[in-house]
Amino acid sequence: MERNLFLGDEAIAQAALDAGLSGVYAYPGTPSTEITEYIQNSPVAKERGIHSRWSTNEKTAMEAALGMSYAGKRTLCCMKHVGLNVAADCFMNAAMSGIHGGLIILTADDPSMHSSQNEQDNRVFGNFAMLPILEPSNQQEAYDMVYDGFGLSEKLGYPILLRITTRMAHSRAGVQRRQEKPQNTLSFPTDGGQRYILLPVIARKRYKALLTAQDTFTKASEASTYNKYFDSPNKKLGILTTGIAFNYLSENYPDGFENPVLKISQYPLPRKLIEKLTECDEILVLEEGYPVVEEQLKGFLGRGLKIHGRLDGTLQRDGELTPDSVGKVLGKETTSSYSIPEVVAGRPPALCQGCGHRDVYDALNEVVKEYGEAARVFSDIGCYTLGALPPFRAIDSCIDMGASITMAKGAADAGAFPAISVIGDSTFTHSGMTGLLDCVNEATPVTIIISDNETTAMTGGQDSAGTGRLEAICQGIGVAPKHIRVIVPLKKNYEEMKNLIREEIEYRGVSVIIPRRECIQTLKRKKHA
Ligand SMILES: Cc1ncc(C[n+]2csc(CCOP(=O)(O)OP(=O)(O)O)c2C)c(N)n1
Repeated sequence: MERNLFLGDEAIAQAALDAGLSGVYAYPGTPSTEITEYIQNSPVAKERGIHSRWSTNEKTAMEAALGMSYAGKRTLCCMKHVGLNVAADCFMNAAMSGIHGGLIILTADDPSMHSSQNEQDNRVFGNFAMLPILEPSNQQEAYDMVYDGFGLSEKLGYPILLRITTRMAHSRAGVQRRQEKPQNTLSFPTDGGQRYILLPVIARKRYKALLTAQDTFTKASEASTYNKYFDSPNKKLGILTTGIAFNYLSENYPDGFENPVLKISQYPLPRKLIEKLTECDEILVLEEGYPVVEEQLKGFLGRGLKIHGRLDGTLQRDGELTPDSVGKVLGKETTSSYSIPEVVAGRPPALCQGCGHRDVYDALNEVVKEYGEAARVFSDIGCYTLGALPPFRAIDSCIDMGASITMAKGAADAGAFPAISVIGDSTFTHSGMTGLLDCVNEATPVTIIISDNETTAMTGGQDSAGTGRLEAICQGIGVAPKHIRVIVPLKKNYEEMKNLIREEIEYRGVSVIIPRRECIQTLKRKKHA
């Protein structure tokens, strides 16, 4: 079979296609975006009619994925780590219903927060939902886990959570592909599908079934070839690695390990394998993210065994692991660091020259100044969050997708005036629309600026679900048509834009201003296409 140099994200996408995928459902988010884009750009996927269009948010993505799985087909659902917060309602309850066609839920976590608001480790979510988790240590394993993962999901009857982190997603390695499989045919759950109706009487039974299934999941982990014990006579220290940490450890020992090593890549934790480590005097836990296993070990072993890791300060509590940080802990001389050339030295990110968000902030800042300290601008997540930085310093908040509208509402309810929200078009359809309805229902005096660049720019210019329909959506939600104002954010319209913002702030009800100009990056790409 073909061997390819794949990004981890590409390996996952190709494996899904090779394993008989019928649909991917996703909302963009670094570092997961390239998985869906790979499938969107795959001629084979097109030919086979595999679903790959972006969903409006992670919750709609996961529900659609569960629906496709209900209809018997193999489905992949992808998101960045914070996306799972949005999809959590479906995620937790899919663990109750179980699946029909194989369902893999991919979470791409971002330790060190290269492009995220927090550093959450979604293995915690996997444990919370009591679902099996796979965590590859390299790109080949990522491929194999997805290729076999649909079958595992079908055999166990539950979704599988596949957890990767930034370096796995965005680094390349050779990957051996395997035989292509056909898609599943349309079929519905043979047990009548009652388990999908989570009325209390059924949910109680399903919860007991999920509890019983834990034993099966653990047995699967114990038999899994992804979990492996490497013995060594030096039992002074045993090393437990999870996911990509195994790769980092291996880089430090090119001639073989000098201590017993337990590699974990499938959860729940394989208890019997872990027992083997108790022969060692002390245990070092190397895991990317939270001290999830480290904490569990204390409970499992509980016999005064010394456990080192992120909790006792052996490793830094936050941030990514690196081959060097792992080597350092083990007393290895680290040789892999290079000085960073000037051309890639750290520079603060900035809005592109010519970006429409710039013109919006210039005008907004001038108007806001007229209201002094009282004015508050709640913003959101997207390129326009860079309005927080100099020279603009235009916004006061960025918490989670959609929060700009609802935070402005809460502040307005508290008496703040003017309470302004700045949100992007994709973020508005992702999670802003319901908040807008809350404002409309209470006629809250908020001024909402949907800065519409007709794309999801921050993550690379994916389609935006509301393009061409924002005014209609706002009107449908109940905003008075005369308070839905559209303007082109250009220097020549500067005075008009300021007047318009002033007028709508002075209107003590819900108003929506839509400055609309295409993202200059997507425009450039279109010109070069
Ligand atoms: C729950 C969640 N999903 C995905 C992301 C990744 N993400 C950050 S901003 C953004 C969308 C930005 O698009 P838009 O609101 O249109 O603003 P633009 O970047 O185009 O200015 C995405 C997908 C995230 N931070 N949180």
